[in-house]
Amino acid sequence: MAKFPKVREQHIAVFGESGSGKTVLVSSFFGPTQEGSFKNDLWDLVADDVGQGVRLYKNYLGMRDKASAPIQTRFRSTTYYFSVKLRGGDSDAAKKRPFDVLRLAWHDYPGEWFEEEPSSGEERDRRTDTFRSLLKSDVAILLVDGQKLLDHRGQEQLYLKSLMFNFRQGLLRLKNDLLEDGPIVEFPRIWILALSKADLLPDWNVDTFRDLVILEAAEDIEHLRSTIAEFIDTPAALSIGEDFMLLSSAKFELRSNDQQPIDIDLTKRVGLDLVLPVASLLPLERRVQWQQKHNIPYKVLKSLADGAELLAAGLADQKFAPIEKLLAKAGNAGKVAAVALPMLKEAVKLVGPKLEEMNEQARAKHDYLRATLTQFKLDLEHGVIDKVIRNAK
Ligand SMILES: Nc1nc2c(ncn2[C@@H]2O[C@H](COP(=O)(O)OP(=O)(O)O)[C@@H](O)[C@H]2O)c(=O)[nH]1
Ligand SMILES: [Mg+2]
Repeated sequence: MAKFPKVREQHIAVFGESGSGKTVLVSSFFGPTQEGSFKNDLWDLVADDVGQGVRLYKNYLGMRDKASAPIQTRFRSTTYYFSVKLRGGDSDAAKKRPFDVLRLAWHDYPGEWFEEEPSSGEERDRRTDTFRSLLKSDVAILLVDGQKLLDHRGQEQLYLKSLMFNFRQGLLRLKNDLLEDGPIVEFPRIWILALSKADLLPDWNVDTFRDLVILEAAEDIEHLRSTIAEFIDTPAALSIGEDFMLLSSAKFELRSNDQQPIDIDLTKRVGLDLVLPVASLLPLERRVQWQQKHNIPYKVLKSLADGAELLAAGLADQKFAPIEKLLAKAGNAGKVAAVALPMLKEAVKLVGPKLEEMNEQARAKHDYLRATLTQFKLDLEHGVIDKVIRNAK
């Protein structure tokens, strides 16, 4: 009998220079789920560390009720642990489901570390250790600051170039330490470029953003890609500059003379509802694409989307037990990969009316895991239709 509750862990790494909106983003992601009026019939979101949860909610309330943004924390890296606790723990469907909790580890990596040299050997070790801790992430989000783009109107290239350059330098500084044991297997392989503070550019959709980045910084992204490729085992399994999204934590209304916020409307968020779907489903989809195109060793596939087989079974309405059994047979990697692929493909293929129908059925049956996964997939689909996100083909 598996222990209860069963937990699946997903990591997401958020990179951005100081002031690009990381702390506000995580506060705005978490805050609304803690309001008394919050309604979600499928799951509850809790912060695993109570103190951390209180701080984030306080940030959120400060913005909501006092129009005051959280104080800037420089030089500190933080990992926030959230648990998406699925409802209906004592139902029949729950007894068979492979997990009850989807844990999200959100790594907020301080941008200063890319901009400034470490001040001492100790500081350098600390950076390396921190970076190691976020290598578990399948997905990394690299923030492009909407405010900086506005400040560089007509010269966006300057900003984008310096952003990519700093970022690449920051990685190169860590390279020797990180590569001590050779190329890294477990490393974020999906790098999403995200426009933060998208509310400042209300006419833009994700294509506008993507076109600008490609027009002004395609070479720099290619540089970044080849730099990262040098860190990892099987560089064919890497996408950078192929996925784009818009993010806005709130609609900020600023006073014209001193640019202080006079109102922060947190009901007007963009892209934040896509964080959980992106963290949980994008690796699965990408794994299928790569597996079909390249010859990727199973250890890489597995590290890319560990547990994808079970997620796929959850989506595609298949039984979990035979898959758990298959996965338990360690050492039979080739067989697992071969058996899993058709099922993963089927899960990825689910779209449109069929997906909606499955979501409704799962809800009607109080099958909260399937309902949640199909809902995540629907959310991603709507994000694409609304041009908030665009994923590699
Ligand atoms: N317009 C707008 N401004 C934002 C948004 N998020 C953050 N900001 C502004 O950017 C500042 C820095 O954000 P913060 O999250 O502290 O940046 P960090 O250094 O990356 O953690 C905030 O004080 C806000 O004034 C957003 O979604 N829209
Ligand atoms: Mg911060």
